[in-house]
Amino acid sequence: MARNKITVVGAGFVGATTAQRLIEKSLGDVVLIDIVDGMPQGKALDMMQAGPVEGYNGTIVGTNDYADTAGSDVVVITAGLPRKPGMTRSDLLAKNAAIITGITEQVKKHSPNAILVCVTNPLDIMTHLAQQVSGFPHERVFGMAGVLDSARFRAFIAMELNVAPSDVHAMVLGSHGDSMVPLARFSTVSGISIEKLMTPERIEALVDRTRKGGGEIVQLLKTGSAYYAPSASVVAMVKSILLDEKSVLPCCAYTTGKYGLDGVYMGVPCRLGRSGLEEILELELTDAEREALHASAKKINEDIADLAKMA
Ligand code: TXD
Repeated sequence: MARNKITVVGAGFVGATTAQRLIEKSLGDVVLIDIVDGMPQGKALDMMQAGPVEGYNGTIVGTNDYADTAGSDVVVITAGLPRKPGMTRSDLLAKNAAIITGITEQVKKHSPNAILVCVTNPLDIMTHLAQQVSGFPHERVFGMAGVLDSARFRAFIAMELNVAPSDVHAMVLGSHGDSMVPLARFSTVSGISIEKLMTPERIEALVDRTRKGGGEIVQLLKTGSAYYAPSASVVAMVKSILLDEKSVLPCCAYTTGKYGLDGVYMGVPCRLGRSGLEEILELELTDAEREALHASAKKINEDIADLAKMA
């Protein structure tokens, strides 16, 4: 059986770390592509040379030519400009829209059957754009944000309660931005609701830190944004797709009626398998949670309207 082929577009911090995690987990042969001459080639060669030591046998190729990406099963798009301190995700809109459009046209041409996983910010809008430009079915175009936002919430809960991070489960829905919706009610430590383990004030503090989780790291790094947890999150999605694991993960997906949302790309719990996004699962939300989700959808629709005005 032929090995899976995974293309990672953008060989920067998120892209290169994603490629490293994919090859170390032997999820397939990896192609790392960037516009910078030599840089993806150099990083890929370096990762090939780690193979004998780490014990992985897949191949990784760096390139500037989309012909090398032909026939990919999954394409992860991380290319674009990261946020700088003081810059909002929306500031990135115009610049990254042009980048995503160009890339998606190439992906469509060379890998017409690929599943596209978008990572570039502003995430919800770029995912919407990638679907529009590719014309791929919605179940083959989605974005990574909720796994990361939930992982941040999970890490903060684990740190607060001094419990194993892997025992903590959490759901963060909505947009990947200030209007994200961390659902404390659905967050548990080995099945025990965090509402039984923490005061409402502490939960609110962790929710707030989660909402600002990306910004906290940008402030610390000063020259870029997070990439260890983002790459781990996108690889969890790719793994569920390629191994047909059917993991239920919060993803930026095209809504078709669940949660009273229709036709907007935003974070909802999704089952991911070999055909891509197989199902959106619906949680029973309180009125306040539902309102927060709809406010998030409204913000995304406004950004999409802004993008249309720029075109
Ligand atoms: O949760 C999430 N979705 C995110 C999103 C979490 C973390 C980072 N997130 C976003 O990913 C971030 O806001 C950026 O929009 C992207 C990539 O972040 P990264 O930190 O990897 O940025 P880098 O290191 O600047 O890398 C970007 C690379 C760089 O090497 C450029 O040369 C390349 O993108 N680039 C391109 N590659 C291919 N094709 C084109 N057109 C192109 N333009 C730039």
